[in-house]
Amino acid sequence: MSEFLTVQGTVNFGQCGNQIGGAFWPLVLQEHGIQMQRDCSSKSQPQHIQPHGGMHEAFHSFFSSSGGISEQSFKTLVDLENAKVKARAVCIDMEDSVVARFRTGQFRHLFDDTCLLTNYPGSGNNWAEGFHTHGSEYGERILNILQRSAERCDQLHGFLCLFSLGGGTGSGLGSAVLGILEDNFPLVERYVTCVYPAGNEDVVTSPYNVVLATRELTHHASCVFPVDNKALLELCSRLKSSKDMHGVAGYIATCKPFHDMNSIVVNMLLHLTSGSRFPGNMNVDMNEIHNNMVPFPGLHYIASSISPLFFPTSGRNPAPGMPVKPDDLFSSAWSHDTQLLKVDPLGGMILGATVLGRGSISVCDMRRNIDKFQRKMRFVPWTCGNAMKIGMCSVPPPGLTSSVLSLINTSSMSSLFKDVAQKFNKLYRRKAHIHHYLQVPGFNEEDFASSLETLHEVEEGYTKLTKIKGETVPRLQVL
Ligand SMILES: Nc1nc2c(ncn2[C@@H]2O[C@H](COP(=O)(O)OP(=O)(O)OP(=O)(O)O)[C@@H](O)[C@H]2O)c(=O)[nH]1
Ligand SMILES: [Mg+2]
Repeated sequence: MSEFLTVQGTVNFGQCGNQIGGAFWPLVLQEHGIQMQRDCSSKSQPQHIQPHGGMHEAFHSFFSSSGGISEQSFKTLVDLENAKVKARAVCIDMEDSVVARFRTGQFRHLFDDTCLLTNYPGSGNNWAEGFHTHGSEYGERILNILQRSAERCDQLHGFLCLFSLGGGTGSGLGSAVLGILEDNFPLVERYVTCVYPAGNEDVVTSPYNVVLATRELTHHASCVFPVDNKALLELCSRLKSSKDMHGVAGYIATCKPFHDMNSIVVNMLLHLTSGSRFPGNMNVDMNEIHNNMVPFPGLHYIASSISPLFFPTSGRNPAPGMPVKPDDLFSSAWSHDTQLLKVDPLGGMILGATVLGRGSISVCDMRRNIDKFQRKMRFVPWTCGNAMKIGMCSVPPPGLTSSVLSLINTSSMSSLFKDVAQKFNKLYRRKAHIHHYLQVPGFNEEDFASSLETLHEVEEGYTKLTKIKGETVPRLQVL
């Protein structure tokens, strides 16, 4: 069994980031078998968390305690409260409604009040407000919070940042903080999960915000795991579909879309970090993923999908119709239909791929399925067709016996950036809404052009690789 201690934290920005953060902590607690009711007995502990070597070490990844976390097992929220256990979370929003729930809700004792930062009334869906106005006003305070949180870590492994790109605070302030992190913690990786808008937007200026934030993501993030609301909505509506529900529209009308969509994102994040947190035969650390999957700087946008898809809080998992057998789990994870982003990762050239199994997936299951997969796919020539990182974590997600996460860095990612640029140009051609940005001190009109240029560079970087062919490299000659 591998024993290690890694420490990560989440840094949430804006409404979306904090709502995903709000969904994150109950599921982390569920993974550790901690009951949400304040007074339940240990008899009802889920089976998967019963004495598992390494569970205590795993607990340190996302939690700290001023008195140190002892080897006792926590069973309820009251146990955590008594031991002064705190989530390693920094929650920032320039509105106060979402973060206020962390101060007063069921998990109020779990959040360190000094790591919650709010203001009023938000960034008005304007990246420039978030990046420049709030970035300069709060940059130093945020750095202090991050430094204090980092000091509570024995081995800071990475920052996990969550925000949407469509609004002002997450995309603006969130992306400004990436630069602050890079300057002050140059050796600590910055992983970002960002939410791209669905397209039929509730935020008219979202194409500007997305393009402006993408420049920062490209220059200052170590690795980005983008998801988009369109793909998430379709996945949720498929999972919950019934006879009376008419597709995505019916699903939106009858369910709580963000709630479900966020829980899929959280499942992906928990799976992604599982190798850094739990024991396993072939553990993959987060920084290994980054090293193996990003061959060139900036081309660090990774498509993800999980199988089976499930809502952890629903009664029956996996949901009816979802794959259970190992081979089905793998083929579903590599299918176009289960991606958390509207790109077809297998349609292009693969720059790097990782597959992470949790639970009872065996090495044979892995090998058999990877061989099948590699025969079908096109990998960039320098990988000799087998650029596949493999990870196995022995602890399954709660309620399941096994699951598979697929991560692919693919030239198909160019389609995401093409789409983003098209939406941007539609607005920018008429210079619609730009006066809101231009009146923000620190923002210049050239920011639009330079951000679009960065976007094109990333798009071209990926597009070029679509056509790349193997070349014969002449032998080195001794002169
Ligand atoms: N998946 C998901 N998307 C969300 C959620 N909340 C908002 N969004 C999306 O995020 C985008 C808007 O960004 P917000 O996160 O609301 O904005 P913000 O970062 O708070 O910035 P301002 O409100 O402008 O200060 C839109 O595309 C929304 O559809 C959520 O909980 N989950
Ligand atoms: Mg907001």
